[in-house]
Amino acid sequence: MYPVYYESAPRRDFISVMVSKEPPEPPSKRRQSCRRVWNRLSRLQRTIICAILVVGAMSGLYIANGLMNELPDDKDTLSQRHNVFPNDNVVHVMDQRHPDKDTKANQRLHDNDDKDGEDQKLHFEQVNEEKKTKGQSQDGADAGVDVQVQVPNMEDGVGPQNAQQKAVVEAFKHAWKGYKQYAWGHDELKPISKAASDWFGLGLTIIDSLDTMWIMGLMEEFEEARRWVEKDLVLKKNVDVNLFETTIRVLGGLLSAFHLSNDGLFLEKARELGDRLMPCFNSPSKIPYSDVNLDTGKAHPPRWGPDSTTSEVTSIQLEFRELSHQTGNDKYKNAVDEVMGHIQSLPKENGLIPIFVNARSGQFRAGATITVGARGDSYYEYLLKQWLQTGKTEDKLRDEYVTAIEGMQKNLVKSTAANGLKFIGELVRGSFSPKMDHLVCFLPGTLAIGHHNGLDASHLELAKELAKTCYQMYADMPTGLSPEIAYFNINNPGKPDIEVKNADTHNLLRPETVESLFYLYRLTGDKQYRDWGWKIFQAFEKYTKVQGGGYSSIGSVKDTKNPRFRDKMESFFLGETLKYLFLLFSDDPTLLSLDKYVFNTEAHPLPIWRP
Ligand code: DMJ
Repeated sequence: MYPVYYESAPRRDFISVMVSKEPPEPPSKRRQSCRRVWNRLSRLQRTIICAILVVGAMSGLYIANGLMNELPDDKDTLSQRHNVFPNDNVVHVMDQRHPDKDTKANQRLHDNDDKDGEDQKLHFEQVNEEKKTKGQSQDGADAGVDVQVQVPNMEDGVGPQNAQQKAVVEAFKHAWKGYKQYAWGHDELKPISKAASDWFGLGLTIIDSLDTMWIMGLMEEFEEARRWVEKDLVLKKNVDVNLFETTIRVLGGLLSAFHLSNDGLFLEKARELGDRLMPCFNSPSKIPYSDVNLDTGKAHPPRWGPDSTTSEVTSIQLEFRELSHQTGNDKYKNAVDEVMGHIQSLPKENGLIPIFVNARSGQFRAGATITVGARGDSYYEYLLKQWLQTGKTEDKLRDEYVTAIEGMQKNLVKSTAANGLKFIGELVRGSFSPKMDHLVCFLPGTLAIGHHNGLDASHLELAKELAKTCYQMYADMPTGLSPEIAYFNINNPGKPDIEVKNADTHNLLRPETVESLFYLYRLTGDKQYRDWGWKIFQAFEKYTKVQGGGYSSIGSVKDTKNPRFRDKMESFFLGETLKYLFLLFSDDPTLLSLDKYVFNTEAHPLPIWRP
């Protein structure tokens, strides 16, 4: 067949020459001459021409179809944009809900950073109309909770009001940009490798950031995060989670988002999470196991040892109690109150606790370290804050707290030989160690709130001294950032106050110092605390900011040339560090008033109950 086909090709040329050379003919004549030409062709030639026409027609159809697919229609353009530019999505969804207000609403959302107070208020009202729509159409039906939407007043969040707050909001946006682009829906961003990492697979960064965004007035981002919680946050998950971390970050984050927005979705998710965490308390002593599988409900001690961490089992109370308060179901509160009651009944040294407790025996591990740093810290914080949460009605908790602070003064507080910097050391197998974790730097803030609520003046004095030391842990380092752990020289006046071991030079973007600076500024009005906070913020900007999006923990605060990015942006950087900086630079003491809110240990504000 093929040779025949090729041999006939010259005759096709002949046909075309013939047609082009003939003079123009009237249409009927032309048709006749075409027929004549056609009749002169062999059967093979006709077959080939027919085949060429069929193939040509089919190709034409195919190309036309492809072109049609390329052409935009309204629906597809919108959905494509949703994937590439999620912010546009917000605007379009809102347009549909408020066809009569679209232009103004969009304008407000896009001009968010430049708002004056009045416009900002309008902006919040607009967003709350969105929430009402949601509450009625989705949440109310299946949530099983009373969905009301409040219009946030000025004390709930008004966005940045001055240059320093604006700088912090820009930092948040930069962090969020990286997370959104490379790690959306995952726990954390790896900003250097531009990838995601998962710990529990619960979108930790999104949930930890919800209230920060609300307070900063980043309502587009908040809406987007809210949609993720609604559609993609799956809690029935075959994953082992740590009870404490999940409670302070996720349960606390959902509860505070609920309080600020009054959006029942967050409460419903909080309730489901609370239920999935509850099996932890099914231990012989009722001291919770550290871990639980969110799907099977199987709870167990940590993989690395037999005991639960004392600060962990005693720093879940604010959240579980609040969950009971909001749902009307006492089971959550009862479980955590039983833990506190049990810990209160155990013998302690001057109110100070060892850092491990066994969930089976209910006993402290004999000889375990006593510290206000890792594994001890938030036990002390939650003693005070539980007392505040219930309107200062549970005096036993306050008394335990006061006893513990006295115990610290007696056993743990010492001063450096050179400059008399006060710090809090540790008791390791009964001996004093002049080691202080950066984590201890939450304590000045807690002491300041205690004093604000009537506790002794010595608490505020200690708070100021410790805050100075915590700031010094930053200022003494070449990068202006604190190491994870510092050692203090108490014997030799010729030596520097602070020493850092090679293994401790990292900085994880932790919040504790700026947290305390916020409380101290809010409660004393001393601008020194703001100045220190601004210097710390600038150091974060200089040494931890990653081009393109995100901030990274670093390996060495001593090395300005090569601080060594560790490729990790902890969710608490957005949930806590940037939030406390934003609050530190606020001129408005009614913004999350400390007389109305108590912050959990992950910086999520929860309301103080009225007795
Ligand atoms: C946070 O998860 C909380 O602040 C916790 O209390 C301690 N560790 C980190 C921040 O450093």
